[in-house]
Amino acid sequence: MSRLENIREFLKKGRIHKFSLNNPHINAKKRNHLQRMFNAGRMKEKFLFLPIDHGIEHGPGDFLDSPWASNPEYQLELAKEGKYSAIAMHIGLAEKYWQKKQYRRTVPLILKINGKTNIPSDEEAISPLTGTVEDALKLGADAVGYTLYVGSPKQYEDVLQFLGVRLKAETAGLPIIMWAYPRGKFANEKGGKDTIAFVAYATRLAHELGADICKINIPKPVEAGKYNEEGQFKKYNELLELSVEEQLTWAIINAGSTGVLISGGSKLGDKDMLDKVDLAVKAGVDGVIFGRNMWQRPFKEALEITKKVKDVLVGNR
Ligand code: FBP
Repeated sequence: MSRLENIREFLKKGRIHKFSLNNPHINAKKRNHLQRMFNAGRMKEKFLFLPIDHGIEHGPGDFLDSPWASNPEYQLELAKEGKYSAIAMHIGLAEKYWQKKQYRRTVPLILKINGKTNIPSDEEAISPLTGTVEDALKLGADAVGYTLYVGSPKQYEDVLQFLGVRLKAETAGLPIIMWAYPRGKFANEKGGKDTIAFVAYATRLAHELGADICKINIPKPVEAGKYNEEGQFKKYNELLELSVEEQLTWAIINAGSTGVLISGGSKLGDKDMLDKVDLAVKAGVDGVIFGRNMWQRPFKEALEITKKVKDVLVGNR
């Protein structure tokens, strides 16, 4: 059997270990936080998160075509009315807006505790700390969010920085959601940040480094010969025929019992977006974390598409 046939057969069986609140690494405190997020989202075992960290990651340019989105209360209202599982933001927005009682009582918070701008080149990407686990505890957050860049020359620094966060989060009983993102010079040289080789490497790292949930981009098709023949990734040159769903399934399987979310990327039309969620559900994800695709829409449209995304997540499409 060829490598391609062998992997295809294996992928047909789907995900082996599922993310569940009953998994042994989820202690009582973490379980309470995760349950609160499940309850807020009102989908038994699926998450829908709303991130608003784009002002840092991309700058206000993301708000130019939807200026209403520059006001964080827009995203908070959407998260509240749309019954999202949680909103993800940095310390400044959390202190200034989320703390208002109409939000803090109804919308769980994921405090994003590292972030970077996209002004310097991504070649040596690393996301410095912008907050702490203590900030998250003080605010009453239900999780912390951490971005780890896989494939950057600064990766080792990043792994050490994450170790410090994980130890504190473990003591605090706060779940960690890792934005597990291939990025930087080596990822670019050895195949590309969106390739199955790197996306699966990123979910594996999240799993082995101790994240509770990770967030990835769906792998993109790869050109023949893209993987460096000298490198460990060359085996993937034999797997170019895998469908996007198969590629995503491989990445999810490598996350083991760590939860997996997919991110939205830039704004899509309704059908493309719902198809994306559908594909992700078939591949076995635990939820989605969509920002621009939600809050770049006017409120009524954003609420309507939120409902449709939730329907797809729970299998009601
Ligand atoms: P979107 O759904 O808007 O893509 O947001 C997901 C997200 O992870 C945000 O949390 C973050 O700001 C952004 O994507 C970073 O994406 P990138 O580093 O690829 O520009």
